[in-house]
Amino acid sequence: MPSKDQYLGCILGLALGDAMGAPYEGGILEQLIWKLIGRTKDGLPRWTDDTQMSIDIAMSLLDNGELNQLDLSTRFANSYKWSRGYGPGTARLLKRIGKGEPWQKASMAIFKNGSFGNGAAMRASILALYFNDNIDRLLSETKRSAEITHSHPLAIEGAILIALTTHLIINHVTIDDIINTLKEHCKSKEFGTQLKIIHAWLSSNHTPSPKEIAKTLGNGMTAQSSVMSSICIAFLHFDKSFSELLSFARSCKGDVDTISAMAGTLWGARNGATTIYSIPIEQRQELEQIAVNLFNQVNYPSPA
Ligand code: R7I
Ligand code: MG
Ligand code: MG
Ligand code: MG
Repeated sequence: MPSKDQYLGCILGLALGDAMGAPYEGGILEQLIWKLIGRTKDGLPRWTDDTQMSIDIAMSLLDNGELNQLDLSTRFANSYKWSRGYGPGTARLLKRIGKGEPWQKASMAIFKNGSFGNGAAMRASILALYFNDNIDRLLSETKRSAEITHSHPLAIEGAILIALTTHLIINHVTIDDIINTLKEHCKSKEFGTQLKIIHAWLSSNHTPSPKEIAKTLGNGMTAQSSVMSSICIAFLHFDKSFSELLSFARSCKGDVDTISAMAGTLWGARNGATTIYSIPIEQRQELEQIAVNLFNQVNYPSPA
C-alpha cells in the first residue's frame, strides 16, 4: 500500500525538480530571464508550468471527483502566465482556450497532428496518485488529461509511461518488473527502442553518464526526447540522494526543469519526502496540502 509520505514525495519531488532545474533550462537568454524572475518576493525558488499544470490537474480532480476535461481545460487557461515559462505551443493554445475556443479545436490549431511536447508527461504523475485502484482506468484518464493540450500519440504515450511508472513505484514494484510492464505499454518504436537501451544498461550494470543519456535518450522538450531519460535518471538514483539526482539531471543539460520534475516525482514516489522537506520552495504548504488531499481521497486503510 502506498504511504502518505510517498504522496508528499511525489508532489514535492516534482515541484522541487522543476524549481531547482528551472535556472538551468534552455539557452543563455532563457537562463538570464529566469535570473530576473526565478524567485518570489520572499526569495523562495519559483516553480514553472510543470508544477502549475500538475496543481491544476490535482485541484480539478479533487473538486470534481472525476476527470472533467472542460473544467481542466478552463483551469489550464486561467492559470496561464507567461512568467511560468510555458512551452511555446502550449502558451498559444491556452490563450486560445482563454478566449473561448473549445480545447478540442485549440489543441489541433498549433501543430498539425497535435503537440508531441513533453507538457503532458510532466504533469502525469498526479493521475497515478488519484486513480490508484485500476490500471486501465488510470491509462484512459491519463490519455484524457493529456489530449487537452497534447493530442499527438507520442505525447500521450509519454504521459502514460510517466503515470504508469509512478503507479508501479507507489505500489512498491521493483525496477525489473516496472521495465517489463512498461514494455507491454510502449506502442511506438521511439519509446520501445529507448526502453530496450535502458534495460540493457541496467542488466549489464552500466551506469550511463549524463552526456550519454542526453545523446542516447535525449534532453529536449519533446516527449520522445525526455520521458525515457527522466525514467532512467530516476532508476539510477533510487538509492541515492535527491540532490545527487538534481545535479545529474542538470548535467544532462537541455530541458532541465522538466527532466528534473519527471525524475524528481518518480524519486519522491519511491523515497518519500522526509529527506527533502527542508529544501525551500514557493507555496510549499499548498503543495503539501494537495498531496495529503490526494492521499485521503483514495481511502487507503489506516495502518493497524
Ligand atoms: O509540450 P509543451 O507544453 O512544453 C513543455 C516544455 C517544458 O520544458 C516546460 O518546462 C516548458 O518550458 O515547455 O509545449 P509545446 O510547445 O507544445 O511543445 C514543446 C516543443 O516541442 C515545441 O515548442 C516544439 O519545438 C516541439 N514540438 C513539435 N515540433 C514539431 N512538430 C511539439 N510538437 C511538435 C510538432 O508537432
Ligand atoms: Mg517548465
Ligand atoms: Mg521553458
Ligand atoms: Mg521544461
